[in-house]
Parts: sequence; structure tokens; C-alpha cells
Amino acid sequence: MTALHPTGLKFGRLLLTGAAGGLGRELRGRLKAYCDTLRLSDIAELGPAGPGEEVERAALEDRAAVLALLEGVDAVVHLGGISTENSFDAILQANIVGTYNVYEAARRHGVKRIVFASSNHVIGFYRQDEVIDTRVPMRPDGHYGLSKAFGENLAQFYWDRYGLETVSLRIGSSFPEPKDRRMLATWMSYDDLERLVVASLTAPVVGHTVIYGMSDNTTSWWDNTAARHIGYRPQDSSERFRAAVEARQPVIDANDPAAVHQGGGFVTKGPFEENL
Ligand code: NAI
Ligand code: 15L
Repeated sequence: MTALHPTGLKFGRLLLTGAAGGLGRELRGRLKAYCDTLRLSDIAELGPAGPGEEVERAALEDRAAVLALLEGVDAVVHLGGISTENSFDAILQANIVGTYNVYEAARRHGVKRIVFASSNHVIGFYRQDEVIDTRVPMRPDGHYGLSKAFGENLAQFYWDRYGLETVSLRIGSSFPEPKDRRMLATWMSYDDLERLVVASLTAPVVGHTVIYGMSDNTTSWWDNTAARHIGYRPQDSSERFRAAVEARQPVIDANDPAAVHQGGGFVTKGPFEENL
């Protein structure tokens, strides 16, 4: 970290993985205010580097490339990887091997903190009629959720053994607006995403903290009390979209797994079941 910034500390160089994705494209413009140099990486095309940017195309499963990617970096916002359910083999490379490579490179380069994009799918099998905090046992709802559970465990291990700090963001649904009734509970606006990422980067001491990534929604299944020290204060709510969402989507059968579990449709057996 170098100079002081009005909202906290300003970093010398921040690395944003998954920078070509939905959240990455959103954060690309927003994170520049918090660092001198924003290094952007993805397996996909990122376009040319703008002022204060560095662009490095890399596959997360390429250990040597990831080691080079983290050189000279103060902190990482790790969004890269497969972001929905997929085959175990695809998830294994991008999310499990890929996240391991990021942590190992961070350790070797002495990076102090990682903000890790976990997901609500690490707890997808909890029911929608219960409220859970950040300390409940994980109940992943598929290969994707399992890979994020691995990422959270990796973060805990690198904190316990090496003192590398992480905030694991169990993001609900971060899109321009909630797409269905479930997302009225899980939605996080892009402005709140920025608040959450910046709070996670700048909170003085985080160890390994898990926090749910959601706006201040009226319906909520998640309790962030144990993560209060991160200083995240959501300022948006899904409520202004409720009427439109409820008009668009008929009430789902109460016994439909999508209406029963917090992970929604992710909990059902899908096309990616293995037949070994
Ligand atoms: P996205 O799918 O739009 O972006 C992910 C990016 O990672 C893509 O640009 C993709 O090219 C890149 N990527 C995939 N495999 C890679 C590999 N092997 N090597 C390097 N880069 C690779 O996803 P989105 O929505 O932007 O999410 C960002 C992160 O946040 C993901 O890790 C996702 O799992 C997590 N998340 C997002 C939520 C949301 O509501 N948007 C909810 C919960 C978690
Ligand atoms: C996720 O983890 C996905 O990345 C995102 O695309 C949504 O499906 C989200 O969860 C959700 O649960 O709505």
C-alpha cells in the first residue's frame, strides 16, 4: 500500500482476476480509484490497457503464468473461474487448481490480502425458511459450490499457516437487478458490490473472514453479524424491484426445490452429473 486515500488506504498495485466477466467489467472502472495500478487478468479478451491499467491474459490453471501474474501485487480481488455449475473436470481446473495457484503465488510473493469471490452455493442446501450466519457448516449444492468451499478452506489454511489474509465473499446474486423471486433475497447491487470489495480490501484486520454479499434486502436469509468488523454497510435494497419481479414470475410451487433451498435451482440434479 502507498498513499492515503479519502476512503482508506490506497494500494500500489491491485490484481483483479476474472476482469472480463460480468463483475470484473463492473469493477474495472471502479477499483482504479483505490490503487495506482490496476492489473487485469482473464483467460478471455480484455481489450487494451487504459491509463493506470496493466492487462495480462492468463489461464488460472497455468501455475507459471499465475506466479508471474502476482509479482509486484499488494492485494488481489480474485473473481476468475467458472461461475455456474459445470462438469467436475472443468471446475477442477479453473476453480480448484486455479485458486490454489493464486494462493500459492500470493504466498511466494508476500501478498498480504486476497478478496475471494466465493458464492452462496457453498450453503445452497440450507432452506429458504431459515436464517444462517457465516459460521454454519457448509452445505455445497454442486461441483461449483464444492469448488468455492475448497476456496474458503484454502483461505483459512493460508491464514492459519502463513498469515495471508482473506475475506471470502459469499456473493448472492450480483446483477443489474434481481431476475426472479429468489433473488429478492439474494440480490446485491453493483454499488454495494463495490462497497463490499473496498471494505474487504481496507478493513484493518480480517484474518480469514467470511461475509455474505447481499444488499440491505427486506427478505434475507443471511446474518453478517460475525463479519461486522469488515465495515460493510449496504445501501441498496431489492425492494424497489419486487412488484415487477412478482408480476413477471408466477408463484413457484412451494415444494419445488428452487423454492425450498437457498441455492435455488442449483440444488437439483443437472446435466453435469458424472457417470463414472
Ligand atoms: P463471469 O463468469 O461473468 O466471470 C468469470 C470470469 O472468469 C470470466 O471472464 C472468465 O473468462 C474467467 N475465467 C473462467 N475460467 C478461467 C480460467 N480457467 N482462467 C482464467 N480466467 C477464467 O462471473 P461473474 O458473475 O463476473 O462472477 C465473478 C466471480 O464471482 C466468480 O468467481 C463467481 O463464481 C462469483 N460469484 C458471482 C455471483 C454473481 O451473482 N455474479 C454470485 C456468486 C459468486
Ligand atoms: C452464483 O454463484 C453465480 O455465479 C451467479 O451467476 C448466480 O447464479 C448466483 O450464484 C445466484 O445464486 O443467483
